Amino acid sequence: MADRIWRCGTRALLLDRPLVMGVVNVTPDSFYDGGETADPLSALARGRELAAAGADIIDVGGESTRPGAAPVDPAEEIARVRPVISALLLEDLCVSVDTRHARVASACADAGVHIINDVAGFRDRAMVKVAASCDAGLVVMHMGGEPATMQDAPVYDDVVADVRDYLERQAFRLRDAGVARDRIALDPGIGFGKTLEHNLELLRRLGEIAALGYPVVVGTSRKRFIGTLLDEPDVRRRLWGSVGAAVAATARGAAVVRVHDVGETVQALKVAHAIDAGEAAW
Ligand code: HH2
Repeated sequence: MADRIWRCGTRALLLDRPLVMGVVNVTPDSFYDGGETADPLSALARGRELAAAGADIIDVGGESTRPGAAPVDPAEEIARVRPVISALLLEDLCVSVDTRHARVASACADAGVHIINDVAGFRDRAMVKVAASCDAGLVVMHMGGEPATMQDAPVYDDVVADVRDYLERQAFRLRDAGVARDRIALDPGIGFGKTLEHNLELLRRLGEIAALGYPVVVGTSRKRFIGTLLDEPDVRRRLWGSVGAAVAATARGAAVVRVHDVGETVQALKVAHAIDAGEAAW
């Protein structure tokens, strides 16, 4: 991974160690932290806290995409996220917007956001247009179906090949529209239209997705598959399972992990990375 760079607007993120993306949900209903940071001031405070704990990127979202979640009107989503993003940018942090709506992405790109993280994988043509008209980094995530129904009965021939081929196609689509290759990152979308076995297979064979040559982003934090593995229905009690998943993902080629618990994850990754590098190289 040495010398690789992910171009994200005014930032060039060096991928010589795993990067940590901290989650700030400005929502009343996110599956883990819904309601905790639904007002802009507490969201801003959370963003600062995650940066102080070692987050390389702060990912701000205004719509829950948990299975069965109701869609949010883009105007409402902009009202939730843009003030928080603008304030975090003023503090010179690297900021990402988690949205699948072109109007939201465009408003945040105008505000100078560094990354557009689209859980719908830029399948909306309007999203591709926004991507082509700005210089933000892009996270292309695979989602099987729509949040309302995606967990009903997900079926794949070979989940890893299907997800990899989809992500590669979407990346080509972006490049066809004029997006530079080094702005694009790919994400297999753990928990988005996948069974436990699908999630495990995607993580186990993550190297096949990393082999496409784009940085790979992975979000496993506190998700249901961790609860299933641990027989732990309470999302508040999945911290250590989540840290384990982040370490396993980076060992298999994830360049970026998207997490709620930044300090704990950074601590684990620092040690795992030092072992790989043979020195304290964070
Ligand atoms: N997972 C969630 C949201 N956004 N983005 C990427 N790139 N990868 C992910 O795995 C991913 C994501 C779901 O987590 P969270 O934001 O905490 O929950 P909710 O969608 O309920 O707000």
